[in-house]
Amino acid sequence: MACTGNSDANSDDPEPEIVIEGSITMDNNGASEYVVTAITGDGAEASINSPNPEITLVIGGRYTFINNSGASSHPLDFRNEDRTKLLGQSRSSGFFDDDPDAEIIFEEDTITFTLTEQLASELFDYVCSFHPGMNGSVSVIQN
Ligand SMILES: [Cu+2]
Repeated sequence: MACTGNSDANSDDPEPEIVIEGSITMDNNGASEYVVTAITGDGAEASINSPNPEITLVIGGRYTFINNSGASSHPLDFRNEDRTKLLGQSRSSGFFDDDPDAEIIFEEDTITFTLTEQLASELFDYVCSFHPGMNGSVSVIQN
């Protein structure tokens, strides 16, 4: 049989991009605190079980936030410095809702998105849309 020149292990393929994937599990203490209860995968850092911790994410990473406090009880939103919604679980619309590169996916209590350069340049904090005191900063770093 003639060789077509194609194979699954083509040595001319470019190096695969480094993919960072992490998941951050959140819960709540009443209506005043989010806490991060677990982090898995790569690229996310936060103080575990501390009230409203700063969360650090790597630009270009794809992140899943598992909101065990309940997306309907404590909707997790991400905002810019003007406290305007960029994306999140509340019903109001966000700037990045339809951004194909951020590729936001909602599933029950989870929200997954890619931290694009553009999103990273805007991202400032997270907040519960019902309880403004449930709020912490998000910092972004280069890979
Ligand atoms: Cu809340």
